[in-house]
Amino acid sequence: ATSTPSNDEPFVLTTPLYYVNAPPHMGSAYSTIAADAIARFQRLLEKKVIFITGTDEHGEKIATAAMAQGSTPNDHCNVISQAYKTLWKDLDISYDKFIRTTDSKHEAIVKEFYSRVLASGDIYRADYEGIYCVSCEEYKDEKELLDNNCCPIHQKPCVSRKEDNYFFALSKYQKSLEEILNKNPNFVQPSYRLNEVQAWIKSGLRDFSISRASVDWGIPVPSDKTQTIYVWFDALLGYISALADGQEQPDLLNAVSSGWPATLHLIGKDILRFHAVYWPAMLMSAGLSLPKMVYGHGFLTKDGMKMGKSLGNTLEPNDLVSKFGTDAVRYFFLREVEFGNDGDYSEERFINIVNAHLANTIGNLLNRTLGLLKKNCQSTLAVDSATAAEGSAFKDNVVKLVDKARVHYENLSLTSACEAVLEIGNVGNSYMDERAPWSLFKQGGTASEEAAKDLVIILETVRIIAIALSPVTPSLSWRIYAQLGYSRDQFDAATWRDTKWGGLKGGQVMAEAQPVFARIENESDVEDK
Ligand code: ME8
Repeated sequence: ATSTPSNDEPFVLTTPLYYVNAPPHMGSAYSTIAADAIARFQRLLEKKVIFITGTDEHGEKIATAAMAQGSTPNDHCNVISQAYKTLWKDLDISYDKFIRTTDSKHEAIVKEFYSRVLASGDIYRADYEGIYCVSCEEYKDEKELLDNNCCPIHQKPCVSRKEDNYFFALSKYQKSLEEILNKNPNFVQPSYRLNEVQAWIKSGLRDFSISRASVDWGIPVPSDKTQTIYVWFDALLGYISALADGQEQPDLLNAVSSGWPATLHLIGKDILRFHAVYWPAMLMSAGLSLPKMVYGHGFLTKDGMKMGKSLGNTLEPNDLVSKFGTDAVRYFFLREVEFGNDGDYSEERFINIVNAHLANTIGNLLNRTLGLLKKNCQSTLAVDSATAAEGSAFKDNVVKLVDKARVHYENLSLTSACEAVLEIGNVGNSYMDERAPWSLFKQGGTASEEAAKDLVIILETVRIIAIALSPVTPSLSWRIYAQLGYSRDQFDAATWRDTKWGGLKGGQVMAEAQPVFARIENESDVEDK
């Protein structure tokens, strides 16, 4: 469970800073969508949120990618970094800070950090010989490798390297790291990843090289211009330099004072070692506080293999968005990939799930209720929703499910949060079918009054669904709110307190019914017609 900060302490949340070797793909989008849902939920709880994302632009892998495109690293980074920003906009990502590791404020902060670690006596010079995966930007243990020295993640041969480098004395922090994890096992989430991290530490931490003599595209080592700082020693600092916005003289402690430490680093499980072992040790060395939590989610896979830029087996988020819309993409991946675990994508499942949940369970419930309200009540609510639901067991059930959703969101169980909200839609549909207000209206008299109350009860239920699902489907939720007669400002001002029963008032006039989520036609169905 997240340690809930007090309301004046900001909730500082980060995505990984993505490599710009290639344009973003669905895997990069996945982490960012999940982070956005968490950020939006925390804002609904009225926390001050600082949501950080950005791009990791230095190192050998990027320089090689630029060269392969016939471009300079600088131009290449500008183009790809912009592609991330554009995609984040298309996916309704509500980030507060976008850091590029080529920003000048970042360079200043990395150099300062390096100097602090040097002053702690944790940097020394030595020869290193090992096997390197350029796609991981990491030296590998021989026992991790597949046949022909192939990296198990990227399925590409690693290369032998021998260099005279600067090293960070990670081994010095072995005991402190063990103690931190024993004292605060919640530091690594989900809990089943903690064992993995503890096993790495137990197997003995080796110092790692933090500079490269063979790479030009990077931040120079302050005391030795012939070497550049290793891309990971540089990139992790982006989480701090992102906070330095608007400061006249960006410096490390200034940036730290603007929100550090992070509440949560949300990352994929592939980079857990960097975040849960290297980074805390680096921060201790520099005398800075540690992030409160690192959450390593699973992989989107294709045929069982991690989808990624290096393997080239990616799914295009732009295509998905233009074909199916932003809400569908956000909802499908958060609802269908059990958060924390791996999950495979199939178009058929995508279409079935979003049609069943967003078009039928939610959209259709709203649409048919508004249709009945127009026909029988001039689109006007007969009574307050609180009055309509007095003593109603159905309402109690909705309240319980909303609480369940909140607890799941707080615990970062995004899939379960979606399930709890959808369950509200299911019970709403059952209520509608059991009560059959359309036939009550035909009976007239008190039956008709009961039917009018039922419509208020259903619409209040859909209103609550809209708020409770808004971290995941912000645009859909707004479209629902508009149908219920609210303004954009009212929707934007909504908080989690608005999931409380009783928002809709008697006399409120609903908008003309329109489908809030258009059913996706299955191409094979279309061909069959
Ligand atoms: O590692 N499924 O950048 P990166 C789920 N620059 N998530 C995926 C994914 C997949 N198939 N593929 C990528 C880096 N991701 C470094 C990070 S942080 C200071 C530096 C997500 O572009 C996942 O979060 O290779 C993974 O950890 C991240 O993208 C890595 O992105």
